[in-house]
Amino acid sequence: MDRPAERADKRRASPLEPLLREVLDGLRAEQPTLPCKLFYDEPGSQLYEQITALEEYYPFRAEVEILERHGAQIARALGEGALVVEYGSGSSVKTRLLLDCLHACAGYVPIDISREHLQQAARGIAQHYPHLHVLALCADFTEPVTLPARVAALRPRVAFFPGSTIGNFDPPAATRLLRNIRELVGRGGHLLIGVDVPKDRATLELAYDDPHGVTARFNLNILSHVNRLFGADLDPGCFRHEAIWNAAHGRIEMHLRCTRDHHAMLAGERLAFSRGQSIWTESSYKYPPGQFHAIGAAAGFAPESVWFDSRQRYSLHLMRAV
Ligand code: AVI
Repeated sequence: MDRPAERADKRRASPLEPLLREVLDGLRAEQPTLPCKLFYDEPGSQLYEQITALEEYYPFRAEVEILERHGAQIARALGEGALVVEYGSGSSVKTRLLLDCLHACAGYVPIDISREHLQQAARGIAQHYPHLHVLALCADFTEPVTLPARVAALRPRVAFFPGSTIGNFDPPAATRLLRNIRELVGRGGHLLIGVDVPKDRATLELAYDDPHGVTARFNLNILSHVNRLFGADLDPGCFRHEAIWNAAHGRIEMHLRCTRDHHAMLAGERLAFSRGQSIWTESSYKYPPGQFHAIGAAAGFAPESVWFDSRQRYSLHLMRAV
Protein backbone atom coordinates (compact mmCIF):
# COMPACT_ATOMS: atom_id res chain seq x y z
CA MET A 1 0.00 0.00 0.00
CA ASP A 2 1.21 3.54 -0.74
CA ARG A 3 2.32 5.68 2.17
CA PRO A 4 0.47 9.06 2.45
CA ALA A 5 3.47 10.98 1.06
CA GLU A 6 3.62 8.69 -1.97
CA ARG A 7 -0.11 9.04 -2.55
CA ALA A 8 0.26 12.86 -2.45
CA ASP A 9 3.14 12.64 -4.95
CA LYS A 10 1.02 10.59 -7.34
CA ARG A 11 -1.84 13.11 -7.10
CA ARG A 12 0.55 15.99 -7.88
CA ALA A 13 0.68 15.27 -11.60
CA SER A 14 3.73 16.57 -13.46
CA PRO A 15 3.04 19.76 -15.43
CA LEU A 16 4.68 17.94 -18.37
CA GLU A 17 2.09 15.14 -18.28
CA PRO A 18 -0.24 16.55 -21.00
CA LEU A 19 2.76 17.21 -23.26
CA LEU A 20 4.09 13.69 -22.66
CA ARG A 21 0.67 12.30 -23.65
CA GLU A 22 0.67 14.43 -26.80
CA VAL A 23 4.20 13.27 -27.70
CA LEU A 24 3.47 9.58 -27.06
CA ASP A 25 0.16 9.66 -28.95
CA GLY A 26 1.88 11.45 -31.83
CA LEU A 27 4.82 9.05 -32.04
CA ARG A 28 2.56 5.97 -31.88
CA ALA A 29 0.24 7.18 -34.67
CA GLU A 30 0.27 5.48 -38.08
CA GLN A 31 2.03 8.59 -39.41
CA PRO A 32 4.18 9.49 -36.40
CA THR A 33 4.21 13.21 -35.53
CA LEU A 34 5.83 15.56 -33.05
CA PRO A 35 4.31 18.98 -32.19
CA CYS A 36 6.36 21.80 -33.78
CA LYS A 37 6.22 23.82 -30.55
CA LEU A 38 8.95 21.40 -29.34
CA PHE A 39 11.43 23.00 -31.74
CA TYR A 40 11.87 25.98 -29.47
CA ASP A 41 14.07 24.97 -26.54
CA GLU A 42 17.18 27.15 -26.09
CA PRO A 43 19.33 25.46 -28.80
CA GLY A 44 16.29 25.29 -31.12
CA SER A 45 15.52 29.00 -30.66
CA GLN A 46 19.15 29.83 -31.45
CA LEU A 47 19.01 27.67 -34.58
CA TYR A 48 15.80 29.41 -35.62
CA GLU A 49 17.57 32.77 -35.25
CA GLN A 50 20.27 31.41 -37.58
CA ILE A 51 17.62 30.27 -40.08
CA THR A 52 16.18 33.80 -40.27
CA ALA A 53 19.64 35.07 -41.28
CA LEU A 54 19.98 32.60 -44.18
CA GLU A 55 19.82 33.88 -47.74
CA GLU A 56 17.63 30.87 -48.66
CA TYR A 57 15.05 31.60 -45.92
CA TYR A 58 13.36 34.54 -47.69
CA PRO A 59 10.31 35.12 -45.35
CA PHE A 60 12.27 37.05 -42.73
CA ARG A 61 13.91 39.55 -45.08
CA ALA A 62 10.82 39.86 -47.26
CA GLU A 63 8.71 40.89 -44.26
CA VAL A 64 11.33 43.38 -43.10
CA GLU A 65 11.38 44.85 -46.61
CA ILE A 66 7.57 45.26 -46.60
CA LEU A 67 7.64 47.02 -43.21
CA GLU A 68 10.46 49.31 -44.38
CA ARG A 69 8.84 50.19 -47.69
CA HIS A 70 5.23 50.49 -46.61
CA GLY A 71 5.53 51.51 -42.97
CA ALA A 72 4.15 55.02 -43.51
CA GLN A 73 1.10 53.66 -45.33
CA ILE A 74 0.56 51.01 -42.65
CA ALA A 75 0.78 53.69 -39.95
CA ARG A 76 -1.80 55.86 -41.74
CA ALA A 77 -4.19 52.89 -42.00
CA LEU A 78 -3.81 52.09 -38.29
CA GLY A 79 -4.27 55.69 -37.13
CA GLU A 80 -2.96 57.17 -33.90
CA GLY A 81 -3.24 56.09 -30.29
CA ALA A 82 -3.65 52.34 -30.77
CA LEU A 83 -2.59 49.70 -28.27
CA VAL A 84 -0.27 47.29 -30.12
CA VAL A 85 -0.49 43.65 -29.02
CA GLU A 86 2.22 41.45 -30.54
CA TYR A 87 1.60 37.70 -30.89
CA GLY A 88 4.94 35.98 -30.22
CA SER A 89 7.49 38.43 -28.85
CA GLY A 90 9.27 37.99 -32.17
CA SER A 91 12.26 39.76 -33.53
CA SER A 92 12.70 43.25 -32.19
CA VAL A 93 13.76 44.29 -35.72
CA LYS A 94 10.17 43.96 -36.94
CA THR A 95 8.61 45.38 -33.79
CA ARG A 96 10.84 48.44 -34.02
CA LEU A 97 10.05 48.97 -37.68
CA LEU A 98 6.35 49.05 -36.81
CA LEU A 99 6.70 51.17 -33.67
CA ASP A 100 8.93 53.66 -35.50
CA CYS A 101 6.07 54.35 -37.91
CA LEU A 102 3.31 54.50 -35.30
CA HIS A 103 4.31 57.83 -33.78
CA ALA A 104 1.74 57.94 -31.03
CA CYS A 105 0.73 54.50 -29.84
CA ALA A 106 -0.98 54.00 -26.48
CA GLY A 107 1.12 51.04 -25.41
CA TYR A 108 2.81 47.83 -26.45
CA VAL A 109 1.93 44.37 -25.12
CA PRO A 110 4.16 41.51 -26.36
CA ILE A 111 2.68 38.06 -25.69
CA ASP A 112 4.85 34.95 -25.58
CA ILE A 113 4.86 31.62 -23.78
CA SER A 114 8.62 31.69 -23.21
CA ARG A 115 9.12 33.99 -20.20
CA GLU A 116 12.84 34.62 -20.76
CA HIS A 117 12.46 35.41 -24.42
CA LEU A 118 9.52 37.67 -23.65
CA GLN A 119 11.20 39.63 -20.88
CA GLN A 120 14.32 40.11 -22.95
CA ALA A 121 12.30 41.40 -25.91
CA ALA A 122 10.17 43.68 -23.70
CA ARG A 123 13.25 45.11 -21.95
CA GLY A 124 14.87 45.90 -25.30
CA ILE A 125 11.77 47.72 -26.54
CA ALA A 126 11.26 49.64 -23.26
CA GLN A 127 14.90 50.84 -23.37
CA HIS A 128 14.62 51.90 -26.98
CA TYR A 129 11.26 53.70 -26.50
CA PRO A 130 11.46 55.19 -22.99
CA HIS A 131 8.09 56.96 -23.35
CA LEU A 132 6.21 53.88 -24.50
CA HIS A 133 4.10 51.95 -21.99
CA VAL A 134 5.39 48.33 -22.38
CA LEU A 135 3.64 45.51 -20.57
CA ALA A 136 4.81 41.94 -21.26
CA LEU A 137 2.23 39.17 -21.02
CA CYS A 138 3.48 35.60 -20.55
CA ALA A 139 0.70 33.45 -22.04
CA ASP A 140 -0.07 30.74 -24.56
CA PHE A 141 -1.70 32.78 -27.30
CA THR A 142 -3.28 29.73 -28.89
CA GLU A 143 -5.75 30.02 -25.98
CA PRO A 144 -8.00 33.09 -25.46
CA VAL A 145 -5.91 35.89 -23.91
CA THR A 146 -7.05 38.48 -21.34
CA LEU A 147 -5.12 41.75 -21.33
CA PRO A 148 -3.77 43.07 -18.00
CA ALA A 149 -6.19 45.49 -16.24
CA ARG A 150 -3.77 48.40 -16.72
CA VAL A 151 -4.21 48.38 -20.48
CA ALA A 152 -7.63 46.75 -20.77
CA ALA A 153 -9.45 50.04 -21.40
CA LEU A 154 -7.16 51.17 -24.22
CA ARG A 155 -8.72 51.28 -27.68
CA PRO A 156 -8.34 50.89 -30.59
CA ARG A 157 -6.31 47.70 -30.49
CA VAL A 158 -3.99 46.36 -33.16
CA ALA A 159 -2.81 42.75 -33.13
CA PHE A 160 0.62 42.43 -34.78
CA PHE A 161 1.38 38.83 -35.78
CA PRO A 162 4.52 38.81 -37.96
CA GLY A 163 6.76 35.95 -39.08
CA SER A 164 4.14 33.80 -40.90
CA THR A 165 3.71 31.76 -37.70
CA ILE A 166 0.03 31.45 -38.64
CA GLY A 167 1.28 29.05 -41.36
CA ASN A 168 2.33 26.55 -38.68
CA PHE A 169 -1.34 25.95 -37.78
CA ASP A 170 -3.56 23.90 -40.06
CA PRO A 171 -6.45 25.95 -41.54
CA PRO A 172 -9.08 25.02 -38.88
CA ALA A 173 -6.62 25.81 -36.06
CA ALA A 174 -5.57 29.02 -37.83
CA THR A 175 -9.23 30.07 -38.02
CA ARG A 176 -9.71 29.35 -34.30
CA LEU A 177 -6.63 31.40 -33.44
CA LEU A 178 -7.76 34.34 -35.60
CA ARG A 179 -11.19 34.17 -33.90
CA ASN A 180 -9.47 34.59 -30.53
CA ILE A 181 -7.52 37.54 -31.92
CA ARG A 182 -10.79 38.98 -33.27
CA GLU A 183 -12.24 38.77 -29.73
CA LEU A 184 -9.21 40.50 -28.29
CA VAL A 185 -9.08 43.46 -30.71
CA GLY A 186 -12.87 43.94 -30.69
CA ARG A 187 -15.01 45.42 -33.47
CA GLY A 188 -13.06 48.00 -35.47
CA GLY A 189 -9.72 46.69 -34.19
CA HIS A 190 -7.00 45.62 -36.62
CA LEU A 191 -4.87 42.60 -37.37
CA LEU A 192 -1.53 43.09 -39.15
CA ILE A 193 -0.29 39.62 -40.04
CA GLY A 194 2.56 38.13 -42.10
CA VAL A 195 1.56 35.33 -44.47
CA ASP A 196 3.85 33.41 -46.80
CA VAL A 197 2.54 32.78 -50.32
CA PRO A 198 2.82 29.67 -52.55
CA LYS A 199 5.65 29.73 -55.08
CA ASP A 200 7.86 27.40 -57.10
CA ARG A 201 8.91 24.15 -55.45
CA ALA A 202 12.67 24.83 -55.76
CA THR A 203 12.53 28.14 -53.82
CA LEU A 204 10.32 26.66 -51.13
CA GLU A 205 12.28 23.47 -50.62
CA LEU A 206 15.58 25.36 -50.53
CA ALA A 207 14.18 27.73 -47.87
CA TYR A 208 13.34 24.72 -45.67
CA ASP A 209 16.36 22.56 -46.56
CA ASP A 210 19.26 24.97 -46.79
CA PRO A 211 22.65 23.78 -48.08
CA HIS A 212 24.35 24.87 -44.81
CA GLY A 213 22.35 22.28 -42.87
CA VAL A 214 20.97 24.78 -40.33
CA THR A 215 17.34 23.77 -40.89
CA ALA A 216 18.37 20.10 -40.71
CA ARG A 217 19.97 20.73 -37.29
CA PHE A 218 16.87 22.68 -36.22
CA ASN A 219 14.62 19.76 -37.22
CA LEU A 220 16.84 17.05 -35.64
CA ASN A 221 17.15 19.06 -32.42
CA ILE A 222 13.50 18.26 -31.66
CA LEU A 223 14.61 14.68 -30.85
CA SER A 224 17.27 15.88 -28.41
CA HIS A 225 14.66 18.15 -26.83
CA VAL A 226 12.26 15.20 -26.36
CA ASN A 227 15.17 13.17 -24.91
CA ARG A 228 15.99 15.92 -22.41
CA LEU A 229 12.37 16.55 -21.42
CA PHE A 230 11.36 12.93 -20.90
CA GLY A 231 14.65 11.07 -20.39
CA ALA A 232 14.15 9.29 -23.72
CA ASP A 233 16.85 7.83 -26.00
CA LEU A 234 15.74 8.72 -29.51
CA ASP A 235 18.86 8.66 -31.68
CA PRO A 236 19.11 11.70 -34.02
CA GLY A 237 21.78 9.75 -35.93
CA CYS A 238 19.04 7.37 -37.17
CA PHE A 239 17.08 10.17 -38.89
CA ARG A 240 17.62 12.63 -41.71
CA HIS A 241 15.90 15.96 -42.34
CA GLU A 242 13.44 16.26 -45.21
CA ALA A 243 11.39 19.22 -46.47
CA ILE A 244 8.71 18.57 -49.10
CA TRP A 245 6.40 21.03 -50.83
CA ASN A 246 2.93 19.47 -50.80
CA ALA A 247 1.30 21.51 -53.57
CA ALA A 248 -2.13 19.91 -53.16
CA HIS A 249 -2.33 21.14 -49.55
CA GLY A 250 -0.32 24.34 -50.06
CA ARG A 251 2.20 23.51 -47.35
CA ILE A 252 5.82 22.67 -46.74
CA GLU A 253 6.07 19.52 -44.66
CA MET A 254 9.14 18.87 -42.57
CA HIS A 255 9.85 15.27 -41.70
CA LEU A 256 12.56 13.27 -39.97
CA ARG A 257 13.09 10.22 -42.15
CA CYS A 258 14.34 7.10 -40.38
CA THR A 259 17.47 5.79 -42.11
CA ARG A 260 17.63 2.43 -40.29
CA ASP A 261 15.35 0.45 -37.97
CA HIS A 262 15.40 2.10 -34.56
CA HIS A 263 13.95 1.36 -31.13
CA ALA A 264 13.73 3.94 -28.39
CA MET A 265 12.40 4.14 -24.83
CA LEU A 266 10.26 7.09 -23.82
CA ALA A 267 8.72 7.27 -20.32
CA GLY A 268 8.83 3.48 -20.02
CA GLU A 269 7.21 2.95 -23.43
CA ARG A 270 9.05 1.21 -26.25
CA LEU A 271 8.80 2.94 -29.62
CA ALA A 272 9.78 1.29 -32.89
CA PHE A 273 10.60 3.10 -36.13
CA SER A 274 11.36 1.23 -39.31
CA ARG A 275 13.74 2.34 -42.03
CA GLY A 276 11.97 4.70 -44.45
CA GLN A 277 9.26 5.69 -41.96
CA SER A 278 9.05 9.39 -41.05
CA ILE A 279 8.18 11.56 -38.08
CA TRP A 280 6.21 14.58 -39.33
CA THR A 281 7.45 17.56 -37.33
CA GLU A 282 6.02 20.68 -38.99
CA SER A 283 3.65 22.05 -41.60
CA SER A 284 4.12 25.54 -42.96
CA TYR A 285 1.05 26.62 -44.94
CA LYS A 286 1.38 29.18 -47.72
CA TYR A 287 -1.73 31.12 -48.77
CA PRO A 288 -2.55 33.21 -51.83
CA PRO A 289 -4.32 36.44 -50.69
CA GLY A 290 -7.85 35.26 -51.59
CA GLN A 291 -7.45 32.04 -49.64
CA PHE A 292 -6.17 33.90 -46.58
CA HIS A 293 -9.05 36.40 -46.86
CA ALA A 294 -11.45 33.44 -46.61
CA ILE A 295 -9.77 32.30 -43.36
CA GLY A 296 -9.92 35.89 -42.06
CA ALA A 297 -13.61 36.17 -43.01
CA ALA A 298 -14.44 32.94 -41.18
CA ALA A 299 -12.83 34.49 -38.08
CA GLY A 300 -14.66 37.84 -38.37
CA PHE A 301 -12.10 39.97 -40.23
CA ALA A 302 -12.57 41.98 -43.42
CA PRO A 303 -9.52 42.57 -45.64
CA GLU A 304 -8.27 46.18 -45.82
CA SER A 305 -4.88 45.98 -47.54
CA VAL A 306 -2.23 43.52 -48.55
CA TRP A 307 1.39 44.43 -49.24
CA PHE A 308 4.06 42.30 -50.94
CA ASP A 309 7.84 42.46 -51.05
CA SER A 310 9.43 43.52 -54.35
CA ARG A 311 9.75 39.87 -55.50
CA GLN A 312 6.14 39.00 -54.54
CA ARG A 313 7.32 36.20 -52.30
CA TYR A 314 5.59 37.19 -49.08
CA SER A 315 2.54 39.14 -47.96
CA LEU A 316 1.55 41.34 -45.05
CA HIS A 317 -2.21 41.57 -44.55
CA LEU A 318 -4.11 44.31 -42.79
CA MET A 319 -7.58 43.20 -41.69
CA ARG A 320 -10.31 44.92 -39.71
CA ALA A 321 -12.52 43.19 -37.17
CA VAL A 322 -16.16 43.43 -38.22
C1 AVI B 1 8.22 29.89 -37.18
N1 AVI B 1 7.78 29.49 -38.53
C2 AVI B 1 6.98 30.55 -39.14
C3 AVI B 1 8.85 28.99 -39.40
C4 AVI B 1 8.26 28.60 -40.78
O1 AVI B 1 8.74 29.13 -41.77
O2 AVI B 1 7.30 27.83 -40.83
C5 AVI B 1 9.54 27.80 -38.78
C6 AVI B 1 10.59 27.21 -39.67
N2 AVI B 1 10.69 25.94 -39.97
C7 AVI B 1 11.72 25.75 -40.76
N3 AVI B 1 12.26 26.90 -41.03
C8 AVI B 1 11.58 27.84 -40.36
